[in-house]
Amino acid sequence: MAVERTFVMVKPGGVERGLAGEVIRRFEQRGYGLRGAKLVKVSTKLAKEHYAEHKERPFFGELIEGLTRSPVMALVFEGESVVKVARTMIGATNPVDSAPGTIRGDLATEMGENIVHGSDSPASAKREIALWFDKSELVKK
Ligand code: DAT
Ligand code: MG
Repeated sequence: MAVERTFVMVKPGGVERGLAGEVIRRFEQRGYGLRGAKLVKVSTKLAKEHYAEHKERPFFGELIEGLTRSPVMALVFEGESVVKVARTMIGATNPVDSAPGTIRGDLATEMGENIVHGSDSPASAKREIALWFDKSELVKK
């Protein structure tokens, strides 16, 4: 067990629907600390770097268009095992399979509009936090 940081992002569809506060609320109420937060109009370059692992997938074009169409809310949360717990709180990638009680299971129905991103491992969290935030934009406890 360890205190960690993870990168969470309310994607364009979530911000458009006014769900940024709901996503933050869930993590704060669970007990995680907010260490970084900003609205970002994402460039194509940043979107491609963020989703680099998917660049060969057939849906990559749609993924990049979806991430750049309107602002996202980029977030960093800190706490015990937060990388893994955030993934559990977010739910399965396809909202059709996301359990009720998860963010996607409560707020989404479509894969392309699944509201939120969360880092999938401590290594991804480290990479994504550095990609989205300058150190000076993050606060200590
Ligand atoms: P996650 O967001 O749960 O980490 P992922 O990293 O595998 O999922 O995929 C990133 C995003 O790409 C995902 O949130 C929705 C989209 N996506 C994934 N698989 C897809 C597919 N088979 N068809 C269309 N979009 C997909
Ligand atoms: Mg992923």
